[in-house]
Amino acid sequence: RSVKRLSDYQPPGFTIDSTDLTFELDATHTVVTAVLELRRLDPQLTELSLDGQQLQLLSLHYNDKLLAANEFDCTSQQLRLKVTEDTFRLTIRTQINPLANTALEGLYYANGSFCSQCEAEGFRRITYYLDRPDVLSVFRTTIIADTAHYPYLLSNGNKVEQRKLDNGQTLVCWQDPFPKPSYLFALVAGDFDLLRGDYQTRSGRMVALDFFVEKGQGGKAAFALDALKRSMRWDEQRFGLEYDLDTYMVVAVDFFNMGAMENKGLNVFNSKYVLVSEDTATDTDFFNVESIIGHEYFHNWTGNRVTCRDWFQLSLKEGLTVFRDQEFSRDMGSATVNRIHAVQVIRTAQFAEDASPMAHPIRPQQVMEMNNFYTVTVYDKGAEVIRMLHTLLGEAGFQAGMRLYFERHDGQAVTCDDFVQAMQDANHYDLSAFRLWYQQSGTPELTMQRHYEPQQQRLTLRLNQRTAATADQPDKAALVLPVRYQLLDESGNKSGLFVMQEHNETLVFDGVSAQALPVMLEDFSAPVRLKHDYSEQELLRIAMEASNGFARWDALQSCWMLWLDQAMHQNNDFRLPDAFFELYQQLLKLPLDDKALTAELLKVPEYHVFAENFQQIPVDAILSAIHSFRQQISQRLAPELKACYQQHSVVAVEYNEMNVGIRALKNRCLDYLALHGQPAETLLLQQYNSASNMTDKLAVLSACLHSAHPAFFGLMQQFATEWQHDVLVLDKWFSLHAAQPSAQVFEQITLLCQHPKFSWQNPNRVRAVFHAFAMQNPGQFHRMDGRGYQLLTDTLLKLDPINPQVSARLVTPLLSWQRFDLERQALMKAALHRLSAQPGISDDLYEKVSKALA
Ligand code: HT7
Ligand code: ZN
Repeated sequence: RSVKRLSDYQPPGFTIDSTDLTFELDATHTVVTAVLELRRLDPQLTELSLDGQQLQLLSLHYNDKLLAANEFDCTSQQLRLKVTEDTFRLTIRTQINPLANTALEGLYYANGSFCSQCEAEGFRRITYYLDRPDVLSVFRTTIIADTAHYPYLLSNGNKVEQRKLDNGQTLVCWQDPFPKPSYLFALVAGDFDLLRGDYQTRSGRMVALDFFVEKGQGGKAAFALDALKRSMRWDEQRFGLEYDLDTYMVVAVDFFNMGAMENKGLNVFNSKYVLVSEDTATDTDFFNVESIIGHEYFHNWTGNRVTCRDWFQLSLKEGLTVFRDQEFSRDMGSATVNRIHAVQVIRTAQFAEDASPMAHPIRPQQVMEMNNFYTVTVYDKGAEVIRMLHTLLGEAGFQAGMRLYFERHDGQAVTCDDFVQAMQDANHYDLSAFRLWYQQSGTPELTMQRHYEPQQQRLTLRLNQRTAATADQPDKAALVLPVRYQLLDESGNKSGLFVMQEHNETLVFDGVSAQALPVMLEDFSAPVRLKHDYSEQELLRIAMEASNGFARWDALQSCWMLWLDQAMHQNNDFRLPDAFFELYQQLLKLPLDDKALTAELLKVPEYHVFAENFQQIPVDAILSAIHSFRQQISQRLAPELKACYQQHSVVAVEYNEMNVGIRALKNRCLDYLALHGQPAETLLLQQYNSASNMTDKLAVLSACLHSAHPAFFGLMQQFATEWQHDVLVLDKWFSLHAAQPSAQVFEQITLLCQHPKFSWQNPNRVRAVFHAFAMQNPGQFHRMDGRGYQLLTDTLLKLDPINPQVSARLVTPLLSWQRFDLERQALMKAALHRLSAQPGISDDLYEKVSKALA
């Protein structure tokens, strides 16, 4: 199995100036004719090698000459031939089987439609090609297919021809004027509902917006269409960027490996991130739709107009585009809660990845299977790195950098260094030390120690940074850390930015009182673990007094860690302090204006949040402490919880910032009230039966699940009857079952897999069951008898031959076996050995399993 290294990068020896593709579509025998105009870039080269995968070559022409089999070399991975001219044409006819393509990479056939997914290296499953992002070509695509079955034949760019053929087929031709790499190619053919809209750009051009969704679902795309218009407007206003084609198409499909794909002019989306209505989708679903619609739209400039030179530079487009979508979401809803959620992703999933055998920098240095590097590190830590640049340069400086980046690189395939250089040059700001963020993996630990001198009224903060070795890199250097701070002081709050560059630095405040309290790393201004010396009392003071909502929430997070530690040492005799209950009482009686933030403050952290603070994760202790914390809150604050619930129980159904916040607060109260057992039943049933929206219905089910309330099973049955026709809603039901914290979950999962709507070929269904089981059911997944690990392993062995991308994502929780007690370690390791012993295991799964066992 081969490993590719960034250090081995070579510019392409040939390029493809134009790509003319003809698809004669058939579910099992699609014929693809590719006419490629090639140009030699390196005059020394005498051999051309094109990438291919699972292709059947039908014929090959060099200019007009049909080549005989002995005139080229065709293996399963490559097509090689001797080349004598500087420019020449190749005509390659290949045959593929989209129906057999269950990996959902390349061109596949599912649910009666053809759909493509080419990023990262899927195009080579369509035809032989220079399937690398630094080969940019102008594409013309002709699609021929049966008219009755596939009335819509779509590809990138503008439609330039459409005609009926006399054999019941239609021919459509598309031309994309923007040169693009093969990963941005797309083709979709099928019968859909079409929702149309339009948008006038700030320069006055009209753009047609077309949403293609499953028949009968057109009405559920209206929110996504509006979200697209909001994204287009926002990108013009904030970044000065305008859309460049006359049409923007979005197709929603149920069979899809990830969230969505930004193909030029023709985005393909997982239907889950397009189709929403208040009765079928939760507020979180609405949020995700808006943010992913934004993300894919923003890629048109950060990804498509300027793309990556090679896949090691993936964060160039993904980190930057996540930063842009986070900023967009922030402007659309609660800024503080958005930041809290983004930070939680880093502190749980990303820190966990850093501590795992898959640790890598945001620009990885070596890769076996590229699909394995679409990670929280590349995406979310990548976005934090962009955010730090923004913090260092300020909004105006950052935008000046963006403008220079586009001025220099529009239409090019570039590197992360090119991006940083543009930021540096536009601001005359030396970013050479900052660049280390791109090559160093791991989570820096920032330690703060305070020292107060009463005579001088001087507060000194001693800061130390240290990054522990990771699986991929033993030695670490000091990073540039922008540390935002605020000093809580009777004389008013002082805030500022301290840019730390060395391992040890000090920050001195003069003229401050002994009570002055520094709140460090405000808004999580650098992706580090902060170790501080605050007492419980000081943390509660920040939680009560800080003007910054994020700082309040963050201080409470630290309190929870202190209390977990105390609970673990006191065998759960531990009682939460009175001051904490006073704070909660106050929040329940007088919630903040930002209700969504209030709901966040009122939340006991989840298992993964606690777990990430341990090198050796004490699964059972964490779960029992969470249980005890929740019980204590529900008992001590019962009247306040009830009153707050009642006060916020009537909310208009519409998705907007205010309603979302009120629902979040009300349902947080319900989650605690459900712990009251039988007396809570009326409340739960009442909300379930009167709910006019999915957020409130699902909140009842999850409250029952968290409190092991006996009403759970009856309501789940009712829910299944109501929603059996809607697979996206049914996925929620699958996940709730799989998260059930009792041994019954195993029989339940067997039944779920036999459900008529379950399919091993459909990633959404598989994830609904097994991702929920492995990630939201820690008690059963980590059972001491190993049954949880065994279930996941059996699943991966079955899934890997069907869809390696999905199996490789699902294996993640097994990789961190070293972070558990010895008994669990042995069981998890045995599971990994079982996987690695399986003949024919995919590269995707092999790369991760072998690293975990190394
Ligand atoms: N750029 C895309 C990443 C991607 C992908 C999407 C769908 C299916 C398979 C995929 N492989 C890679 C999505 C994005 O970040 O916008
Ligand atoms: Zn993206």
